[in-house]
Amino acid sequence: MIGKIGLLVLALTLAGCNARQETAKSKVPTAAEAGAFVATVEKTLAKKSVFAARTEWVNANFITYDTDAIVARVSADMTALQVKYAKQARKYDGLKLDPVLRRKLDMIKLQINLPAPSNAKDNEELAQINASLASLYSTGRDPEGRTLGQLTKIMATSRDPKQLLKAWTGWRTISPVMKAKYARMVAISNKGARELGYPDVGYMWRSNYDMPANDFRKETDRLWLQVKPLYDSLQFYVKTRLNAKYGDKVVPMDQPIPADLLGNMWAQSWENIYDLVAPKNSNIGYNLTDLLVKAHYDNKRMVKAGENFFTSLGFDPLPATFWQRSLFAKPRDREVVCHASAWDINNKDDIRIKMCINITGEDFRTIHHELGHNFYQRAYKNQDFLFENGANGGFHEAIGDTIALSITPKYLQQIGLLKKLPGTEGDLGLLMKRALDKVAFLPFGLMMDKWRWQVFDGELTPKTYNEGWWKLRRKYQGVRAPVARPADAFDPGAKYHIPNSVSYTRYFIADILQFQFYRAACKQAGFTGPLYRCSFYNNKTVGKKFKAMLELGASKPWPDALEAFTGTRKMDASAILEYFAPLKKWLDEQNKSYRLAHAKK
Ligand code: X8Z
Ligand code: ZN
Repeated sequence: MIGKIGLLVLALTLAGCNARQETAKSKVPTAAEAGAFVATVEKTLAKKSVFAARTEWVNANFITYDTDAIVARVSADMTALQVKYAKQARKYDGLKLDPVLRRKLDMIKLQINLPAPSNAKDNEELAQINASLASLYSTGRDPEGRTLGQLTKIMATSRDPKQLLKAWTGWRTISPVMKAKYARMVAISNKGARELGYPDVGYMWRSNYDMPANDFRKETDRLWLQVKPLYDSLQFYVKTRLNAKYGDKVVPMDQPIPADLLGNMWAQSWENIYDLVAPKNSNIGYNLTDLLVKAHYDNKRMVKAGENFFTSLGFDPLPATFWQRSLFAKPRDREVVCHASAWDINNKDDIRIKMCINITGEDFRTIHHELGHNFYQRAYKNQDFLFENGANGGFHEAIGDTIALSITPKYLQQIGLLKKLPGTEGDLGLLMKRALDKVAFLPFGLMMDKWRWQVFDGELTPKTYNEGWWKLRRKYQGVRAPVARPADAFDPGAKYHIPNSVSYTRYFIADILQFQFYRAACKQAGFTGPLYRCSFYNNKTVGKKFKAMLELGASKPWPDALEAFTGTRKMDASAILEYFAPLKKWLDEQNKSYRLAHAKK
């Protein structure tokens, strides 16, 4: 390998005069130079990232004019450095290198979420726009001054269409002011992507999955087609129930479902309307929120319960600093980012979560989700800096969710929350509840980035941003805006990951991967019953294998990590389909009799 490059240098030097010799020598890089370059990059970025993470933490915990400015300043510096390194990395593009070095060079480029062009002005503007979009979202209020937290509760519990519509449209008044800024962000970061040799930012994001960008797009479509029949059955059934509740005027059967009736601000998870769609003969017998409240769980105890699941698998307990530095409650007297997140401040042990916890079953699961990020971060802390990451974004999002799938009635009994196990007649209800979360989410998880891919590649323009959004919502989710949207509406901006530019396909992939992980874990645990009843709590054999996968971080292409835990190298929806098979059968029966009854009329 190195010999070949050496020969090339020699050929060039022999061909010319002395001056030329010098240029040729400095122009053709060697593998050793590539290695030294990567070592410098890792050392510098590791050091600088700690300070950047601290400023971001402070900003997210204390949003003010000044902390926005500080975070913009630091982020502009970081991006400039990352972009400089990414451009230098291109120097080694044609070199034959060992796979580890090649992987690191690729990561130097792909780790940049939104690349800036090299000119300082664009870079500054991009950083300021991002800080501004982020704080517009997190400090947003509806016209009555209500926070997202308050509106979320209304969306979850109200069954009054007028009240729901008001909360739904009210929240979307925060985003029209974002539209022009968003369009600038797209223009600037696309310019940055092109300077790095990518056609646009969406392409760059799709390149982060160990395969060509266009193959990845095909993979997501393949997975969607695998799960679409299950989603369609659920969507149709839920529409029939909503129609029964609200009538033909509010929910006409020949149209998509109005997005404000599904129990969630974005119609991404429908669990909160379980009562409206519950199978008649299936009594679950308990409600996790009630159990937590009755047992006097507070925020810390909720997080302790999550930690306990991980330690039961053989993971070390969280460090003392986690408990000292995390944020668990919404402060009364200052603006914070309430959207839940997990942090790794120093790439070692300074891990934390930040979340405005409510004592609900939903937040209990979100805590497991966040802790999954933290335990992953700690598991890969001994990897080199550029490999301190998930095998892919979907892996990072799937870890805690895999654990949370083990929150079964039996597990709740084991940890003392549930006194008496419900009989098997509760199974269908439990499956329905899970499906309202996991199955309902699938097309939302996919369409978010379908929209951004179209935005970044220019198919959508600021003029068509909103109409393009609703086209995808209809096509994939079968959901529609409950009222005509105003001309200045920018509804994507009312969802956290859009103003914060967090790519979203990771959650779609995670929704499918977590069932693959879970099925593999249940098999390792020797579980033989129906998949949905399995819990691998306390199982050290599973824990050991799980930890081994997490410790790999991003050091290997993700199919290697997947294979290490599940024995297969492909993402595959058969596990989620197996999990929900009894529900699918029931849904299809219900839908069939509904259609028969209504065809007669
Ligand atoms: O953003 C999140 C996590 C933090 S990574 C709370 N999730 C997505 C969302 O809320 O939209 C988890 C599920 C999907
Ligand atoms: Zn997450």
